[in-house]
Amino acid sequence: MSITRTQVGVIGGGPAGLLLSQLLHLKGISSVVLERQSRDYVLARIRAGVLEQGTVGLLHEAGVGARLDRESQTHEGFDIAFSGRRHRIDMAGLTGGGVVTVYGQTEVTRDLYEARDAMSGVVIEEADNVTPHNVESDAPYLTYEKNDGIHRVDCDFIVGCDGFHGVSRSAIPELVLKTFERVYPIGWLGILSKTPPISHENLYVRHDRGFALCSQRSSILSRYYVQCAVDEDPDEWPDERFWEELKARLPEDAAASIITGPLVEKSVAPLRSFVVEPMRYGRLFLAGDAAHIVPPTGAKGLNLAASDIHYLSQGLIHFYDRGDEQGLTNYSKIALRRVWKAERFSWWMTQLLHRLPEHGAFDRRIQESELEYLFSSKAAMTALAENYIGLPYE
Ligand code: RFL
Ligand code: PHB
Repeated sequence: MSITRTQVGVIGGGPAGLLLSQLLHLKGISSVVLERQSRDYVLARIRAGVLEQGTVGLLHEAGVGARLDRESQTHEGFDIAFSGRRHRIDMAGLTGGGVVTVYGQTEVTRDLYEARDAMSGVVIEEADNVTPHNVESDAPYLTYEKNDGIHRVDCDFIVGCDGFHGVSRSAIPELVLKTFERVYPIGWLGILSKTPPISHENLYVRHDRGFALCSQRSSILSRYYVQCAVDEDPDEWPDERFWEELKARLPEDAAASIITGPLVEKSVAPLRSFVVEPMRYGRLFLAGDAAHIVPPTGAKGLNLAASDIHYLSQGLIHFYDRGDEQGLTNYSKIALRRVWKAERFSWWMTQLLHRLPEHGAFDRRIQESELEYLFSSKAAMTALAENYIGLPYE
């Protein structure tokens, strides 16, 4: 067995794990990232597209802001359509200049991998059977398998950034870990199309046939979603069926202006709200999707992963800088406060805009009436806008 040593052992080379190792490296703290998949696999995943300004700031701090500045777009608002009409949430106007940045998670991850390479950061791909050990002690370690050998990484701390299906959460005893969950019995069928988006800003649609979302990655790449069954087979959605269903849910002007083309990616994502508490056990910390999941309606998942990494990197930096453990002690409490606010917002947007099986005629009327109220009240629109642009970090 080969044995190496590092200060922080990170499980998972998604955005959370890579961002953490990059921020630590810039402060002279060593880390090893263990990723189960190949880099090509990680970079082929199409996921988030909307970044809060806190996330953008953190990416700059990590030294990966240059391409983002050149290629991203800024959105000052978005539309919600219901009863056949579009209504705008003027985020910038309502919040005194708040905006979001549109730049794909795939690009964020690519930039982080390149930055790690440029600094000779250690990211071990295709690491099998990664297992955290002795997390309750002062000498935790990780083991993994690669190239027919077993390897061991001794460290001061282990950080689980291994997403919802990772292993790190299960290192916390069941008696300690509290789980909070709501599973929505629906999914989102998402596609990419190499065509210009229908408008500069995103459009969320509440329709009797189900929710739809018109989003984008650039001026020539569109991302569209339609609500579907959770066990929907994407192969049963040939291009024409997808475009027809999307158009049927859009207001007439949007449906008329949509530019269709071949679908270049097609997948179904389930909708789930999920939180575990605490996010720390001994010398093991959880961050990002390993600790919490939101339904994608509020565009918060990647942004929450980033805010966890903000708090945790600060805690680790203060610990190594001056032996100050307070940031690490308070990590779980402070991160969870922000997590729960985003959970509430994502749940609220989800139940406002989707057709859920449990909804009867009464619930549909309540939905319509809540939307009518939203667009009649500057206070209600402001509450939506300030959550969408992202609540401030503590
Ligand atoms: P990730 O990205 O899942 O990365 C975890 C990494 O860990 C690896 N891994 C392991 N490695 C070693 N050993 C193991 N046993 C391992 N098990 C897993 C995995 O291979 C992977 O590389 O988690 P992270 O870093 O916490 O990042 C979270 C975000 O990816 C996620 O929250 C967002 O994508 C959610 N999300 C959105 N978030 C936003 O902020 N804005 C959006 O607009 C937005 N849209 C979305 C989304 C997620 C979606 N899907 C598909 C779930 C839209 C969609 C459709
Ligand atoms: C996306 O572009 O993938 C996207 C945008 C907004 C959301 C969710 C996903 O709420």
